[in-house]
Amino acid sequence: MAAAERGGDGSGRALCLFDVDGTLTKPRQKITPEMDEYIQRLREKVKIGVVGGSDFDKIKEQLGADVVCKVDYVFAENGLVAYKAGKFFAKQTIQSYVGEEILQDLINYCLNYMAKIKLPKKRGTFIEFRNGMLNISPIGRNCSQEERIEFFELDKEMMIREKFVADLQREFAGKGLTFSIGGQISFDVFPNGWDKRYCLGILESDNYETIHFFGDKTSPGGNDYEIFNDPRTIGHSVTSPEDTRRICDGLFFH
Ligand code: M1P
Repeated sequence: MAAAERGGDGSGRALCLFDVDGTLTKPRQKITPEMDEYIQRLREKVKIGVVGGSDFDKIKEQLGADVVCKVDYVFAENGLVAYKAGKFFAKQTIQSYVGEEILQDLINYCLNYMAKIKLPKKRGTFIEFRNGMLNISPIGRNCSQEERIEFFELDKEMMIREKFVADLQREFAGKGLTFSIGGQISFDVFPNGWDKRYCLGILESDNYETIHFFGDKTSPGGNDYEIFNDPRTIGHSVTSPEDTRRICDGLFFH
């Protein structure tokens, strides 16, 4: 659709790409009806994409089972699983890229490291094997919301994940792996370059004039840092879904 038809202000050639946790929703929570409705109104002006570190099932839990129809692009696992215009587009797997040898060394090392940590609580699913990444959680992904917050607070004080990541960076130096802390109870491991910038490669052929990126983890070490600083995007650092909305109001509804 022509720019004039879409936004009337040239915004139709623009794409707004949103991180999920902390940007469109509270961490691991469902999008509010107000925010959902806001995104649909924004979609009348610009194309909309979401790019999350989480897998596709978690993104659907948070943004709705019909998310692929509600936005123009869904990039799960940083875009390693991609949906475009309501349809599956492409998928990449970590094992095909890293190889079984390094992958098993990594899994065994992480299990061994976590076996030595004593925490107030431990639950299940310490390693989640996704398509394009591993997600490692010292408390275990099966923890309740209450236990999640308890771990998150403890982690701020004890830097459990930061120390774990620093140790892995030493142990697996030169193996081409990135360790990225994006949420509250875990961190992601994927090949170098498979951070959120991965989805920009998929968008290249769609020739947007402007790609606005909105994320809350834009500082070094955060999982929005690389895409936020990429020359192909205009980066917006946000503090909450309300802040995301405030910035979009200024950009598109003034
Ligand atoms: O989207 C940010 C992160 O969300 C989850 O993190 P956590 O469960 O630790 O809050 C995970 O899905 C993680 O992969 C993702 O990067």
